[in-house]
Amino acid sequence: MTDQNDILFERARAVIPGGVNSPVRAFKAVGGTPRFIKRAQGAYFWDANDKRYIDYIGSWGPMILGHGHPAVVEAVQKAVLEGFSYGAPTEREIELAEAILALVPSMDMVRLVSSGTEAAMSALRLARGATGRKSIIKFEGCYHGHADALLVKAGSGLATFGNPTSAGVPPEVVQHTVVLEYNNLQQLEEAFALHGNDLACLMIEAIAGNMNFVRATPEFAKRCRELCTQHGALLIFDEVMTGFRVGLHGAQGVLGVKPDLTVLGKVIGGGMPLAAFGGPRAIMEQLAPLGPVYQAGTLSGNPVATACGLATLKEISKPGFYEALGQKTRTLVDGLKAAAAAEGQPFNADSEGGMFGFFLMNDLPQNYATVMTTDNAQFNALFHGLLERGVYIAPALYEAGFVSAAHTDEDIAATIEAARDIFRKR
Ligand code: HOZ
Repeated sequence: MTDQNDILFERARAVIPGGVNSPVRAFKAVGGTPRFIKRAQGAYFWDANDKRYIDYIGSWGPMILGHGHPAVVEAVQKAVLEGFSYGAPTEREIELAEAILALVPSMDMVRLVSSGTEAAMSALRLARGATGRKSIIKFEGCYHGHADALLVKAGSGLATFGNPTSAGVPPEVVQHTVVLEYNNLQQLEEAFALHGNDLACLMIEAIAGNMNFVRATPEFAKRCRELCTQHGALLIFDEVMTGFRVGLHGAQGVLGVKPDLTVLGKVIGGGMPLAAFGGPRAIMEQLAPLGPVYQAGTLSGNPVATACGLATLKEISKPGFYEALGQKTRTLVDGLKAAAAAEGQPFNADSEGGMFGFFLMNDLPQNYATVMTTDNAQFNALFHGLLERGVYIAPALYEAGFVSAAHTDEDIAATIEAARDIFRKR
């Protein structure tokens, strides 16, 4: 065995389940050996064989500035010299909270945590604690981290609650979770008619990034807001992926819909473990130590992570940042569409800000079931074709893609050319 990735994968599998610390990294969906990353800079990373890839996952979203942005590196280096973790409050936490609140007007207060899973789980508990209700609505294909109550697939009908999607989640734990089809207005109306009075919240990725890239239609997002208000349930936008990624004000800014609670992660940490959830003062003050809803964390508001997040927010707040990023991402998406069309391949794609998705079908899908009709073999061939040509996209067809400010016009053109070559040979 001479391939360094193969050697590392074998070693990893002996000591880490599946050889990875997060399942999608294992390439199980697409086959082959995961690339073990040695280093990254700008729009690129290099694997264990020193092969360079144009990186379109950007750590699954956080690396919006590209890898190793000098201002971020400097802020982190400075913070590290002052200590890694104190388990006590710092001024920098206040600065980051203030910076986040200035950009997300639906939030009066925010609590910092360490991962998107933790933030979503805590927002859910807060919604239940604040409303005194149990039931929740989520949508098939929306992922909100791996808290037990949210690892659920649809039950047999609207009147029934969901079924666990993971072993180790007792059915009793998901018995209050209703799972609906994304963008299905009729199901939404029926579910509120049936469960509205016991609903603590409706949680949604308003631009979903875990069934590739699927937008809630404006009517659907608006109706979610109206029905929550009407029934006294909280509307929670999970913006772990979309926050500061699709625009400076997230999916809520794009859609013009104001949620009650917002869940953030990824970009706010700039690549360090940092996430957050926030909303109106009256709800947030239900959290311990002020209120009865418990939530805590040793590494919450970590001084190095907050330095990284603050430096990142500063860069992305500069005038014109999202216009340039959005244009770059559109160039990629339009170029891929044109290349596929020229070779007569069924293909469609969409993007917002620095987030995109493409589909091996003619129409943009509206829900998870349609995304999953994608021909696996064709997606896998495209994935491996790109990988071979030095372009790294997510190793699963149900994941979104990410462009960073560091991607150059040449990177985008090279990516389109690589895809065209694969389409041509199909
Ligand atoms: N939660 C990510 C997929 N949407 C995967 C994170 C990772 O593997 O790093």
